[in-house]
Amino acid sequence: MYFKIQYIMTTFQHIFASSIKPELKLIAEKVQNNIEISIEDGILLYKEVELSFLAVLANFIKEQKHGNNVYYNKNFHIEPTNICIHGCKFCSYSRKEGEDGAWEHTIEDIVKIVESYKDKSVTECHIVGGVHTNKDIHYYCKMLREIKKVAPELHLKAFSAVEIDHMITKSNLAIADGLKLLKNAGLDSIPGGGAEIFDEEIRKKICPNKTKSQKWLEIHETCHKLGLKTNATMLYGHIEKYEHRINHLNRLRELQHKTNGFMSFIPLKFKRYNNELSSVTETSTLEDLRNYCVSRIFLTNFQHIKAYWPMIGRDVAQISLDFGVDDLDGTVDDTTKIYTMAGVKENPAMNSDEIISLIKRVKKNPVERNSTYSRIERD
Ligand code: V47
Ligand code: SF4
Repeated sequence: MYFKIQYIMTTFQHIFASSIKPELKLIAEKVQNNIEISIEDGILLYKEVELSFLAVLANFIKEQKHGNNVYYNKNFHIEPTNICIHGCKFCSYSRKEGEDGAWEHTIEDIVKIVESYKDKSVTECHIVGGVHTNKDIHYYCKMLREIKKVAPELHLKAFSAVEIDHMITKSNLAIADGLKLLKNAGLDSIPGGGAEIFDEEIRKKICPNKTKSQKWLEIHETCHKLGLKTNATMLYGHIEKYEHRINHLNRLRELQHKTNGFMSFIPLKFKRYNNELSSVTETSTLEDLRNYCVSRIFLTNFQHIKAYWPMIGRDVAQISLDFGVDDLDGTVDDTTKIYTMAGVKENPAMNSDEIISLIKRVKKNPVERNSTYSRIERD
């Protein structure tokens, strides 16, 4: 750790003494002095700056926050259904009711899945799925309550703001009242899905029917006020421009200043197979690493930047740990289909030994965390 910070500091001295653009020196100075970079700085970083420079800045922030630690969680996913009213153009996973490939688990099925993890020392269940036409909030409250009956200690990180928007609207409730019902039924936190890209023009093109950005932010803000922590994502690498990415990050940063309720930020790389945007070329690995770096540099008020390895792959997730990332989500298990259906070949399951070894092989310190980032010590 000491060597790393010393090395980064030396690199900063080189940057200040070099003949690079004064604007870039200014950005480096801001980072070194813990001053937030501006929107213009962020766009400049995306557009003009090479990866090695971004890595120095991103790792400086990461090292300061977490030293050599890399966090992971023992978790599994349940996707109750892929039946969805929305039909987002980037989605390879959703189906209409009765269509080939549609699935829908009953609450009993879901409870059985949870029970099958009883002896596996998992601490979190991540529940996310399609926005089902006719399920209201009382159905989802029942789901949470039934799960908690068999696994009272299990942290339920459940339902994206888009699913929550639908269930609350369907039940004619105010956002806060709906969230209170879910919280009382066992909801512990909410995942970051459904954010996509906040710019409304791009949103209209890639997911025209989805919850508007303002509402997504409002739901997260209300969660934070009610004491429910949340995550945030950004779907990138489709038709958006760098300006849209920075606008997205900036809106998250502003809300975080207000509430401090976000735990981690998770960039989600667009995967093109079996969806309506399949003519778009996917971003390169270099671009993915640059994106992790800029996210880390821009979002200094977010504690964690997460590489979701079932989407990006084990190898790139491992490399990302030297590009501002400090969190690898978790063991996940092979129950998630969002990315396999969009063309990811990775088997979405790792046991703790594998994830620990993946982290150790790049000389980092694996830390098992719970869902709110407290350290878990095991024998
Ligand atoms: O909102 C859908 C994305 C998200 C594709 O909070 C796609 O810890 C890429 O939010 N290519 C759902 N992305 C998943 C999600 C998530 C994942 C991991 C951890 C957390 C967390 C949250 O998946 C959707 C959408 O942005 N998505 N299709 C696709 N073809
Ligand atoms: Fe439905 Fe989510 Fe797929 Fe959009 S991304 S179609 S909301 S399952």
